[in-house]
Amino acid sequence: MQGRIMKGIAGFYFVKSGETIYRCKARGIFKKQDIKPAVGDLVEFEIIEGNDDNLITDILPRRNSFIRPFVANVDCFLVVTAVLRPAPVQELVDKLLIMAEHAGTEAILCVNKCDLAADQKRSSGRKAAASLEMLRRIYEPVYPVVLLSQDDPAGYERITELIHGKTAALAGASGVGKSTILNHLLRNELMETGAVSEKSQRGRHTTRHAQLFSLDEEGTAVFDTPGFTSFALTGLEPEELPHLFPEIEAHLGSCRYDDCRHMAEPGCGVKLALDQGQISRERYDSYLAMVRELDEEKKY
Ligand SMILES: Nc1nc2c(ncn2[C@@H]2O[C@H](COP(=O)(O)OP(=O)(O)OP(=O)(O)O)[C@@H](O)[C@H]2O)c(=O)[nH]1
Ligand SMILES: [Mg+2]
Ligand SMILES: [Zn+2]
Repeated sequence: MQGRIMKGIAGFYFVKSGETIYRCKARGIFKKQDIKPAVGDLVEFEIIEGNDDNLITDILPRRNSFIRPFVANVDCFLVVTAVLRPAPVQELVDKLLIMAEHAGTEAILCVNKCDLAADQKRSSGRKAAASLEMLRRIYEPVYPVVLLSQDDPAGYERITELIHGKTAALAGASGVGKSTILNHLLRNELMETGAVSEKSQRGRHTTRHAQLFSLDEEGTAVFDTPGFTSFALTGLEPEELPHLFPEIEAHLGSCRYDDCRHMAEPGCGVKLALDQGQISRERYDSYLAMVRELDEEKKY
């Protein structure tokens, strides 16, 4: 039989095939080969009669896979940041966008908790509004940006449209609201079908494991994933970075030197675009930080 791993907990994998979920264990050979099945994997499995645990015998080739979050076969990343509580961490947002670009998946920036920017009489409201404005200025020229608030259905509807038919992965720092967004996406779907389900009643707590949820019958699915604060870039060469910032890549043809790293070289088209405001200072600084990080890594 073939199915897809929807979640994995303590050595058990929950594999969906048709409308049924089968609890499976992975064949011992995977461990020996140092292969760990990931949520999102398409697998071949055998039903073992008279036993609770069925057996995953094969993992079908992955279209892509990621370490943080540990998921496979993603079409689209929903990179989530809050405007406040927690404050946006640009490094994390940019690294997630870079990993998405590197894998060739789509990326959408979800700016959550926009409701916190409404109350301009409070200093927290002004702070939230300032970071909302900053995020829009930096990212709207480069990525689709969706503004979300838990009291505004329009944002969730927009996401539902953007990810239709795709497998999307929520990713971002802990507490930014990934699980809340997932619950709203599930609820949208439930309202449409008129069904009542406990699916949308999941409690609010820290997500510990990646889990895949089906949104509809047309194959739309969403990963909820655990949050994290930072991660090191891996599996990348510094030379690849300029191609993974779309707004930098757009100017690559115009540098004087073919091996320009866009740092202090004369006749650099990227620096010119930066000076002319076509590339934001924040994203450029992020590029520099990542080049340095990858250079450091290479020294060891
Ligand atoms: N004000 C406001 N709070 C929100 C919004 N969305 C989520 N929250 C709150 O933010 C807190 C964290 O939300 P979660 O959905 O658990 O965050 P998460 O990203 O899944 O966190 P991890 O599972 O730890 O990675 C909860 O208390 C939510 O109620 C929003 O749009 N506005
Ligand atoms: Mg969560
Ligand atoms: Zn250059």
